[in-house]
Amino acid sequence: MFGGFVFLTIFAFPNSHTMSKRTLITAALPYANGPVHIGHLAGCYLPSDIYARYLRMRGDDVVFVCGSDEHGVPITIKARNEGISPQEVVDRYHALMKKAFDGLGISFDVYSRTSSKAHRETASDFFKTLYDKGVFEERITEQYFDESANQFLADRYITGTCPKCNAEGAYGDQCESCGASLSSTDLINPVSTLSGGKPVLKSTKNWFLPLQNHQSSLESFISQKKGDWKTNVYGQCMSWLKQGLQPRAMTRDLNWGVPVPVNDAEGKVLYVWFDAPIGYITATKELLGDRWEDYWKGDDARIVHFIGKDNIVFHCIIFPAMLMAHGGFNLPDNVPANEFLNLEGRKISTSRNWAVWLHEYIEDFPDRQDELRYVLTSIAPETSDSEFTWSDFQARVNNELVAILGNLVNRVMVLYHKYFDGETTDAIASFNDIRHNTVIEEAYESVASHIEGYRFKQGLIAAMEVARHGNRYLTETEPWKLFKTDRDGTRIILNDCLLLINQIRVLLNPFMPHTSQRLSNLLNVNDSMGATWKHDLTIPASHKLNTPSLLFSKVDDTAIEKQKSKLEKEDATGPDENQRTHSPIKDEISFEDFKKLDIRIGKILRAEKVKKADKLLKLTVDVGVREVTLVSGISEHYKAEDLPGQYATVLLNLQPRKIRGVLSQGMILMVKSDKGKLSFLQADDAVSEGDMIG
Ligand code: B3M
Ligand code: ZN
Repeated sequence: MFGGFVFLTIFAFPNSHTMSKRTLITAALPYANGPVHIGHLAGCYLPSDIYARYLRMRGDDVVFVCGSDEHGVPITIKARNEGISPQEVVDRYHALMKKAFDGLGISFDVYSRTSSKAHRETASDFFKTLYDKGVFEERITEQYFDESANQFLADRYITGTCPKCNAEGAYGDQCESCGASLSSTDLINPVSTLSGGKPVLKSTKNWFLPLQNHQSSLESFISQKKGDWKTNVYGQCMSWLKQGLQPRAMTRDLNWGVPVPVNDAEGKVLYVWFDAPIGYITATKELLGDRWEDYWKGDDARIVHFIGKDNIVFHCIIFPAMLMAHGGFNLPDNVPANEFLNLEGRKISTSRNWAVWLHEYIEDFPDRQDELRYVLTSIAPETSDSEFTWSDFQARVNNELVAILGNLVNRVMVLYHKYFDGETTDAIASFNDIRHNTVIEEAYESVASHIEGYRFKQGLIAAMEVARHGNRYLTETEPWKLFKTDRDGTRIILNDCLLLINQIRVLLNPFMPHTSQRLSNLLNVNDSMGATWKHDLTIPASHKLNTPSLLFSKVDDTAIEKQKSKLEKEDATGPDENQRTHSPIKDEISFEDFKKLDIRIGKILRAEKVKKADKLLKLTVDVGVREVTLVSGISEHYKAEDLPGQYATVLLNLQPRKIRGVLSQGMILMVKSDKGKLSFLQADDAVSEGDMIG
């Protein structure tokens, strides 16, 4: 009676030809000048962890390394502000970050740090090799010097008036008001933040890496990656290369970092972006000793760097140039950089305290690691910036984890105990209802190919689909009704469900390892019975399941309100309230792309609220050629009755989309201020409906 259908194609891994068997996975070394937050987790550490866990389950030879980035100017500034040493700053945050990663189940094989003696040696040797090969250009440049503090000033230590927008308090490397990247000599009226005095220019020698010498090798390396690397990553690299590479200083006049290991370099350290990526090598050495080279140099090895988008140039251009100059190293196989995660409508900001800190989440939501892993993977900023809100977190936990996955598992466990005392008779080796076979086979294939293609969000959806399927199956077969008349038939159905849950345990493992472990406990199965990436799972004969207990519980309103008010409080006490934040510039597009947009002036004829959607208005707009219906999220900013007669700018050829049951045939383009206020985009002269923009 237990199905005549047995899988035999179980070890055929989709796409496995694209993967080699030895993979070094690196996750960006977080700066040890503050704790880690959900943006870091969503952007870098979760995707890399999912990838590592999946490859391990598949039986690949994987090494997953990370560590704290403990050099650089921000750390010295923090130390100065707090009156402690830079080492004390990094000790504090290194411990905090390590604990947070641990708490969320990020499965680094090693979590190293760059202030260690071993790292100083590795970085120093690397520099020395390049130096001895004559790779560097020595250059004398003029740098600002603070005479009363008797030291050169890093760009961050100099403020002044921005030459571009005239804002006060711009930093030597960037104006936070207009976002321009600057060099400290551009500033009007520069002031040293160390002494408050006027800095003077003084000559100093530094060592530059002539990136231009690697221009053509980098071009050919990166152009091979077209179609393979994410388009944002590829595009950013190409635009750097197009501008032409320039020499870049690899040393700095600073007293915190790896000392420059050559004569005549007192008071100088390696540039933090020179030593940080070498931190990956240090970590690998720390883990493997002499075998580190297998992963960095082996023909059968590949390197994958997980990073945020602000680190692309360092990992795709500068570090590869360093590796090529050194010789003997493999270049990265892929650099799946993510975009940014925003929080409650605003950019996450460490200095403003506008963040959800991981160590606090772990305290506030004990044993709910996978809830955060699930939500952040579901909204991961894989192809564009995305947003975390506490209400959405609550909704996803309650409506998806509790209502779909938890509900399936709980119903099956409870019924199996109620009807059969929680014990199997025969072994459950295959499905009785062969429809499950297709579902499972497709799920494995789809989850695998999405993870291998760095589409973790899609992978998670595909894995969860099996739980949805299980629920539909239960609703359709209603074993709780059938039991009254057909005890054997009921067992057959519930056995299929047990096997489905056993598969879900494996499929979800890379994404939600704690849940997977809880499922193993409930089913009373262990890893030797299937934490590998395969679906020939069997539940033995006369096997006793464990007592049912809830897999997930609802997140209540009080918990969410507490988090929201915590954020408000933090924001109000943030140190730099006046600082404006700007979204970074998006990837370059061609003129052809731009020409595809059909943007015109429209006149709003009617406006009404969309039922059960506080923020939405349904607008009827005359765009000259016809009337269209548009749904727009502006009702917190405009009253419906004020809108008829208002001109608006409309993107007309956006694919129509149903929003809350109303088909929106385009989009109104609004201006969003940094405070989140929306306003209409207006022309400075009379316009009429149908006028084109472009
Ligand atoms: N610490 C930047 C960052 O945290 C930097 C990454 C280093 S990776 C070698 O965004
Ligand atoms: Zn400016």
